Amino acid sequence: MLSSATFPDPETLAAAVLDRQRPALAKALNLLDDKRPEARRRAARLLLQLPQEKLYASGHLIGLTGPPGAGKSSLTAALISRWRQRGLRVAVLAVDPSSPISGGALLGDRLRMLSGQVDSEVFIRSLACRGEFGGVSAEVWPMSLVMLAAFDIVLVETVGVGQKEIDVSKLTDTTVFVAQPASGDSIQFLKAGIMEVPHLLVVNKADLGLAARKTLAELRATLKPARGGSSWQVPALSASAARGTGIEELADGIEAHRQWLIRQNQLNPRRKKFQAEWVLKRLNEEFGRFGVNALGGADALLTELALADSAPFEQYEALRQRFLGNWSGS
Ligand SMILES: Nc1nc2c(ncn2[C@@H]2O[C@H](COP(=O)(O)OP(=O)(O)OP(=O)(O)O)[C@@H](O)[C@H]2O)c(=O)[nH]1
Ligand SMILES: [Mg+2]
Repeated sequence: MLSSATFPDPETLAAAVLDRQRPALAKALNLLDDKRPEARRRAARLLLQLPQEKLYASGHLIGLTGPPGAGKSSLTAALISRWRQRGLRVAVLAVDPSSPISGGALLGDRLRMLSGQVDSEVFIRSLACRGEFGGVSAEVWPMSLVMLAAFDIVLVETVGVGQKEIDVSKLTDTTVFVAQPASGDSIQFLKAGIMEVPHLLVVNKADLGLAARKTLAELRATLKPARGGSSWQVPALSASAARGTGIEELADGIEAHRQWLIRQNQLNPRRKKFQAEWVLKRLNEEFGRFGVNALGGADALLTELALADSAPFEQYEALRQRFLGNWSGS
C-alpha cells in the first residue's frame, strides 16, 4: 500500500503539465487512472488548476477509428508530421485492445517508431483498454482534458468494427473513420445506420489501386447529402499513409470540421455534453439505475451537468454527496 506521500502535488503537477514535461504528463495520466480516494481528490485538484478555457473551448480533440490494420497508426504518424509543419503540438492517446493477440500496450511504441517527427512537442501514450466505454478506457475523458491543456491537437486512436466505433465519437470533437480497401466491414458498418457517427471517412492504402478506388466509390455511394446549409457534409477521402498522399487533404478536412463546429457554436456544448455523459456513467456504476433516478433521472441530470461550469470529478462528487445525503436523511 502506497502512502499519500507518493501522490504528486496537484499544483506542481499542473504547472509541469502546462510546460509539457514528459514525466509530468505521464504522472498526470497515471493519477487520473488511479481509483484510490486520495488519488481522486488530487486528480480533481489537478483538473481545477488547468486553464478551463483550454479544456472546454479550444484545441481539437480528434477520434481516429476503424478496423484493425486499416492504417490508423500509420495515418496518425503522417498527420503528426503535417501538424508539426503547421506548428501544432500533438498528443496521441492510443487505446489498445486488451486482447492478448495484439499484445497490449504496443500501439504507442509502433506509432513512435513510425513517426520520424516525434519531438518535444509530440507526446504519445498507449492506454490499456479494460473493455469499459465499449472499447475506450473509462478514464479517456479526463485524460483527454489534461492533454488539451498542454497540446493543440489531441488524437485518440481506437480499434474497432461495428458498434465500437460509436464510443470514441462520444468524447471527441471530430471522428474520423479509416476504412480498409476491399473490406466489407466498413461498408457494413456504414450501412448499419451508424452513418451519422463519423465526420470524415478516409480510405487508406490508396497505393493498392483498384481495391481502394472501389471501396471509396462504395463509401461515397452510401453518403447522404447534408441536410441544408448548416449541416456538416461528411467527406469520403482517399489517402496513402505509406506514400504520404492525401494527408494534406485529410488534415484540411479535419480542420474544416473544427471550423464548422466553431461556426455552429458546438465545440463547447459538445465537450460539456460528453463530460455529463461521463459523470452519469460513473454514477450509474456506483449507484445503479436506482441512484440515478433518485437524483432526478438521467435526462434531468444530463441537462443539469451540461450547463454546470465545474470539472468532471467535482460534478461527480457533488452528486454522489447529494445522493448519499438524501439516502441517509430519509
Ligand atoms: N500498402 C499500404 N500499407 C499500409 C498503408 N498504411 C499502413 N499500411 C500497412 O498496414 C499495416 C497496418 O498499419 P497500422 O498503421 O499499424 O494500422 P492500424 O489501423 O493502426 O492497426 P491496429 O492499431 O493494429 O488496428 C502495416 O503493415 C502497415 O505497414 C498504406 O498507405 N499502404
Ligand atoms: Mg494502430
